[in-house]
Amino acid sequence: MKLSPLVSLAAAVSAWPAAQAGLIFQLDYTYDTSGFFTDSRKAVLESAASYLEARIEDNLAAIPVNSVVSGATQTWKPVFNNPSTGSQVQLTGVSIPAQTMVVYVGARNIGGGTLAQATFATSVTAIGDFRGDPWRTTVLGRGQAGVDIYPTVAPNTSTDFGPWGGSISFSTAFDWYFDSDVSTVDVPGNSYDFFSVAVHEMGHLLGIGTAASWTRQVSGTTFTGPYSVAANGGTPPDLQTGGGHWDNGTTSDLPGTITPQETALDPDIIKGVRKWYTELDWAALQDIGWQVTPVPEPGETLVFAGVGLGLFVLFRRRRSASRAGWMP
Ligand SMILES: [Ca+2]
Ligand SMILES: [Ca+2]
Ligand SMILES: [Zn+2]
Repeated sequence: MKLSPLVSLAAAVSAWPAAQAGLIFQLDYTYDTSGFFTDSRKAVLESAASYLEARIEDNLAAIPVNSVVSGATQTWKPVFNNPSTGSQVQLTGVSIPAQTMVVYVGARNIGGGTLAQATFATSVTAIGDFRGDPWRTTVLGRGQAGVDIYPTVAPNTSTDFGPWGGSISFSTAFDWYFDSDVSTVDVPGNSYDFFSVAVHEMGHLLGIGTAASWTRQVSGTTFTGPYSVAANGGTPPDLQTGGGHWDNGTTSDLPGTITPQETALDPDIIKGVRKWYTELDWAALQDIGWQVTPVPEPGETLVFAGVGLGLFVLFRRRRSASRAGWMP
């Protein structure tokens, strides 16, 4: 029996395996001081995390609380905006488990036309200005060999990305649809699809529009990453001014199909719409340095379904610009 592309996609979606190896998003509600995340809303966010985890195989190294290097204690701090207030937070004494990205989530009225906002940065003590320092490589690159730990010092040679995580703030100013079963698309016409916005913001935490390995491949207003160029039919895809998103309205096929959809990482979304990651969105993650598993061919789908740097402190800050779009 020939399955339509949409049915194939639904089959693949319903068969997301639990993450065994690879990436794990650890969703942290410590800063959800307004209580935005009820259990049912948390479940939708978990679905968004699982959707991305299912195809990302990298094994990120653990980040220890601190280390003694050459007799001196070296520390690092995750830096992010408190998702419930927008104020900057710098944490001390934090360790991150292997495989894991920690994502602090919450909600506030962000204002303007912004649906949600992702922020992350890392502050580390410096122990001399040399590349290849193992401690700094672990903290800033998480064992990903292609991470340039001095990306702001030319040349930026980053071909990979190893973040600790970040924060995502969702705006309380909009009507959200919290889909209790994201394998079926039924977003009401008067609401924004929370799942779609969550996977968009997680894409920024994964480096789309933010990682040094992304910006290395930005040329003017196009993106030259080879996977993305191939997914775009051999032409470098256009970017929104500033380079943080695909150009507004950029489309690409849904994985394993010839069904186009507006990309998940274009700057905006309208009410009543579900946005999955398209081939171009997944390709961007590959160009950043993530190991993305292939989508099963339709025949296989059935089987599948059957079963920053200073003298003492590095401060890298990546923050999506707050433009007129819905999802900075
Ligand atoms: Ca549904
Ligand atoms: Ca990698
Ligand atoms: Zn965005």
